[in-house]
Amino acid sequence: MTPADAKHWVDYLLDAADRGVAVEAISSLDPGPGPLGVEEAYQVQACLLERRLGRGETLVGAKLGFTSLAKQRQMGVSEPVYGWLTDRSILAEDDLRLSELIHPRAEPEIVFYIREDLAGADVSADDVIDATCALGGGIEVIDSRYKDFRFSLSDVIADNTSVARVRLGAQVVAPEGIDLSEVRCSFDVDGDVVASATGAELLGGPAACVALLVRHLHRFGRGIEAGWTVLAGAPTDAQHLSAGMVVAARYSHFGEVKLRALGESPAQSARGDYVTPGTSRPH
Ligand code: OOG
Ligand code: MG
Repeated sequence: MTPADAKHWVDYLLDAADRGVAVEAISSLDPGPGPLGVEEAYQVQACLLERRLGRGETLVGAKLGFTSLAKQRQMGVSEPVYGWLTDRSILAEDDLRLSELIHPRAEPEIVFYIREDLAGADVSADDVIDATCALGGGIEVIDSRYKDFRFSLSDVIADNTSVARVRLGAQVVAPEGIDLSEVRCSFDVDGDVVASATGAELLGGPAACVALLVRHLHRFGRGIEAGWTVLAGAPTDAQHLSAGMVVAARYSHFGEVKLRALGESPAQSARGDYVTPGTSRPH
């Protein structure tokens, strides 16, 4: 992957996000000089982050994806992925403006607030807990830039693992004495429970997942950093969002996090080339 190739895909993905229009998965297009493998996809992702930072966004943390069987099955992949969080993705209120997004979905997340830099190839779940000042709950809004939310592992990595928005819960607790596998989350849509799970759904447990992230970053000469917010990955399926919907994640240890989806989703207003008037949102 040459810098020019990476720039090409960054332009492609950023333009889709900026216009709020879904595009073909990279793997379904003529890949040019060679197929997009996982390594190349992380190169594109790194360039995408650089471009966002160049636009004035700040790096505030990182996330894992596909760390539960529920998510792996829903999206047809079988390994974890890693992405970046910038300040642009952190919601300051419970309102989510659908008009800024393509076909958003929401999912619950266990959130780690990091107090100490942590890096290395042998980092353990205990090291992660030692480097964590607080744990909390959140809701991640994912919004694949690809049509119909269909992608290969490399596609979704290049697309910064579908990161769009994050709502962080107000209630956080110190990690000491918490058994993360016992943290329970119930996920509600308009008052009905649609899914529920515990931290044990995350492969190896939430802290072990964050340790995987640290080991991943080590390959690029980085680690997680003091002040970062880290999402361990959704323990349940993601839910489609549409106008007027209220989703809530209720955590046994971290209280409730809520999101209100406001305005028209692109599918409802039939804008862009994602849907044409008269067609309904694909499921
Ligand atoms: C990719 C993002 C996966 C998670 O928590 O598993 C993720 C996607 O599903 O589009 O954030
Ligand atoms: Mg997620």
